[in-house]
Amino acid sequence: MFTELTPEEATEFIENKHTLGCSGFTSAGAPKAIPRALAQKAMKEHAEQRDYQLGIITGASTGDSFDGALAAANAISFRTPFQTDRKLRDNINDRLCHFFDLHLGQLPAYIERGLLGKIDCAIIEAAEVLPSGEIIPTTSVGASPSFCKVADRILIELNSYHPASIRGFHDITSRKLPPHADILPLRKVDDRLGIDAIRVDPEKIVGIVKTHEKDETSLFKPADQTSRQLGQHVAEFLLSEFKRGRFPSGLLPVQAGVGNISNALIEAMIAHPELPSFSMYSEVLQDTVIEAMKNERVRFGSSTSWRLSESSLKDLYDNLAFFKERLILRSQDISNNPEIIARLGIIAINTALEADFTGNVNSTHVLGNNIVNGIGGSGDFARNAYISIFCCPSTAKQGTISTIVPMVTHIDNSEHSVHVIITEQGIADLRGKDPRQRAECIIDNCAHPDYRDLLRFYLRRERTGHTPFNLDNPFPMHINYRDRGDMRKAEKK
Ligand code: 0RQ
Repeated sequence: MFTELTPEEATEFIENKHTLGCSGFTSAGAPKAIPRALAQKAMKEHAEQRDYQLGIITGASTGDSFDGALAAANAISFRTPFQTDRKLRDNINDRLCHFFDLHLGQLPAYIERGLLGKIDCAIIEAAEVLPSGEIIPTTSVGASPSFCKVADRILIELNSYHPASIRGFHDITSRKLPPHADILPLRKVDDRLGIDAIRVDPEKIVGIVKTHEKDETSLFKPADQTSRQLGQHVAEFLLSEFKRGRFPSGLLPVQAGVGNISNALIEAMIAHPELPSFSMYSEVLQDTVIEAMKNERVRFGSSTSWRLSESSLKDLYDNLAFFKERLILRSQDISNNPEIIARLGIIAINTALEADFTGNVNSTHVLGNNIVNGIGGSGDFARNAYISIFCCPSTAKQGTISTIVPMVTHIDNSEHSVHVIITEQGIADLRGKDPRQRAECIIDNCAHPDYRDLLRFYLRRERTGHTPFNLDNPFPMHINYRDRGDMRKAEKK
């Protein structure tokens, strides 16, 4: 009953300056064929001296066929809320594209309140779409229910790589906006609040493009000595909290970010012989979690996306009944909801690029200027968590950068949302400490030995006031790196 289109025909619905709301979260469940065709269309239009640029909103990052292809064609004028593509990152930092860095959990409300303008077209990857207007998403939910709700029209990429029997994993919730927003009665990670499909007016679905393509998830770097050590510290810290009776029962539900470091530390938690099994209430689940469900190390996984390799996803689809009892995919305003995060008592573990003396964390900007990926969901979780941990190796770029610095060059999560900092060197528990005590604790436990004396020098330099801060020269180590390629190399006087 829906019109079948080629990807090229689908692009005819999308005009210059349109804003698209698309499925996809950490490349899971993102459309691929229509974005690729849009990139081709943009190149053709540009070759003929015509403008063709689009506003692109997705749940989080997408893959090569989407952000990669559109960025290479310089077809994105505005992007939010998260990205991980190198070319798109360059375009943003070269100011060829506006990028709005937003807490991921807030995106659906932004869309429904119209704060990001009109959504001309939603493009949703689906495993099934029924004549009644029920859409079954694939490996993520993200902000798709909100895009479908407000978009003028909807295009579906019907991807037969994912079986229609994926139906049942998704929990789609609709809720009112303030001032009388609903209470979200989710008390356990496995509670369901909604229905198993996105329901839309079928009249809004203007066409279907059939595809058969896997998600474009890149593999993480295998854990190295540093990330293994870091993971071991995280596991040991949680075990000591558990033994001190600081968790009400067992281990509380865990949230972990995405990336090389997060993957390694979840691996370490799963492998630790004394750490109790745990559930995840997170935004993204990765391969290690799927594997750990089979030996009961991870009991349940609630998220908005599965960022899985081909083999892990095959495993999941081959054992649908087993995993349907253990996994739920929710929209990102529910997976990252402050009320629910606070009620469940989440252990939030996120990654920093750098942390400073008082515990402020920068997860997004190198030397204050250039964005890497975006804040993602780290702020949604850190601010509302039972305990908020930030991790990073103590150095970056072959030791020329210390990730512990006097003052971070950009603040994503403030000292008030950072309870514990962990590097491969050790653990700094900042709870109950004043700013100078925090600085000493971070330098002694987390900084790389090569940098400890230098950091102590900068700390001793600040003698006045409650917080060690230098108004004249807050970034001496960053300036060393910018001017001499190494944070240890101070200017010779
Ligand atoms: O550079 O890519 O050139 O090798 O940053 O660093 O150590 O590989 O770590 O993959 O875990 O990413 C914070 C970016 C870490 C990520 C960040 C360089 C380093 C390397 C990557 P190369 P690693 P990861 C849930 C939560 C924000 C979003 C978030 C992130 C590259 O975790 O985007 O938390 N977090 N989401 O060499 C300059 C420093 C550096 C540095 C590292 N201090 N200065 N470069 N690097 N430290 C998920 C979602 O929200 C979807």
